[in-house]
Amino acid sequence: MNLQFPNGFSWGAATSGPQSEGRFNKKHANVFDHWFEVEPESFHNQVGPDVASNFYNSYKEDIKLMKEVGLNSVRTSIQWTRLIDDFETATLNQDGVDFYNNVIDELLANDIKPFINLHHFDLPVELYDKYGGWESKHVVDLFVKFAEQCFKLFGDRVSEWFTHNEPMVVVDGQYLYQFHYPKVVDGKKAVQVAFNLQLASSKAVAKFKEVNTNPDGRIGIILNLTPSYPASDDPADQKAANFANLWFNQIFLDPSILGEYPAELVEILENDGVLFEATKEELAIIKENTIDILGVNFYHPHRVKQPDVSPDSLRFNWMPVKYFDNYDMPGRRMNIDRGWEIYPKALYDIAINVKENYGNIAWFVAENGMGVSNEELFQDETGVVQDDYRINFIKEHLTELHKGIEEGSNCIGYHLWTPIDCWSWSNAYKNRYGFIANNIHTQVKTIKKSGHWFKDVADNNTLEI
Ligand code: BGP
Repeated sequence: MNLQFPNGFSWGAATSGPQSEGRFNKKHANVFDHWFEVEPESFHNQVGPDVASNFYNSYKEDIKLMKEVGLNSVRTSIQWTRLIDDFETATLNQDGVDFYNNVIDELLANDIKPFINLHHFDLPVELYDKYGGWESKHVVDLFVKFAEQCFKLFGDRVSEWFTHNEPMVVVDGQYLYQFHYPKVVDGKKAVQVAFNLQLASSKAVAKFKEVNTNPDGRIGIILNLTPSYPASDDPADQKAANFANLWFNQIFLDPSILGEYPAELVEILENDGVLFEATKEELAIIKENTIDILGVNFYHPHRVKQPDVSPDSLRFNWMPVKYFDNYDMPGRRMNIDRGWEIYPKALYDIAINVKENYGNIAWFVAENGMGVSNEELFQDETGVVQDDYRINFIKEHLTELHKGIEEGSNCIGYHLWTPIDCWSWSNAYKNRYGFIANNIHTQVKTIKKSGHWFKDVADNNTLEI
């Protein structure tokens, strides 16, 4: 059976500046560059971001490979620490300007539409040290200055812009669960950081509307959506799932698309004494500057049950796990290497949720993918990784997505994480996700079986199942 996708569907893949470029000629360090300098043992096999997949040096060859696997669109991010020389004034680093101009031109010359994101966890460490990073509203304004430079420099050729990738990961990783530097545990700060990230996004949207001259230009945000399913019909489990959806999903979805925070979430945070500080003017900016397009990263759902209030959750001033516990549902399918559940139907649920509750805004799958360790074990005698598991994973997700599109959801594309195996936040090169393998010792890049398969799907705009 053949599943036909809408005309003009974006078939692509996503990466980010800090995970692909390497630190070559980069004047400033971001928080991950710094973390690796001070704590290399926190990174898998002590591999840091210095080389990544060498995109800074090999972007031409890499883009050629991207073309060979059929991509008609590619997302990457502009590194604040590469483009900007002085963060206060947003003066430019010419080498960074030249590099991003070259990348954008090279993508276009290969008929690949650039999707450009501005923040992918890569806050300049200097702004953390001086101001507390996203805890500070001054940093919000500095981000907008950086964004303005990007819109003005590249907006003539870039039409698809995104403010943040997965802001919730900054909140969770840096301020609650200690999986990203600086590993603070502070619920009140976490809530304020979530607000400041939203404010930065909305202010950047406002700036975009002011300076954009590209008639096709549009701007959005990329959110990691994790539909949260209750463990049972028990009202206490349902209540827990409702909170998890508010916390993981609606906290950015609602203000970004509807211009307002969910009243229920605001009430809970207020009652708990951790509501963010926001002025009337800031709330008005959020209200007026909603996005044009939504990117959705989908890897796994959440399974939740009523909380078993443990001393751990009370040890700190506030923790969202006060309201839910993770539920290890018996028999669920897992990607053991990454520890994430595989549940393609959630993508259909997302498609319907966006259609029914968010005005059927244009959206696309901005990341989806399967991280696998030791992929060299799956190479055939010619060195091609036989990643049938990835092909099946993509097929299953596309099938659910297609069902959502058939039912009217306005999904305009599907991007795999990632085109070429790249470096990751502390996982380094443990899990490989790409259509194209990267030997990190030799930097030799080889198309995997999934890359050849995807080219057929993209060229025909059709999935054969
Ligand atoms: C997403 C991030 C990506 C990427 C991906 C895979 O959350 O946006 O940057 O890293 O997850 O995660 P990991 O590499 O940790 O397995």
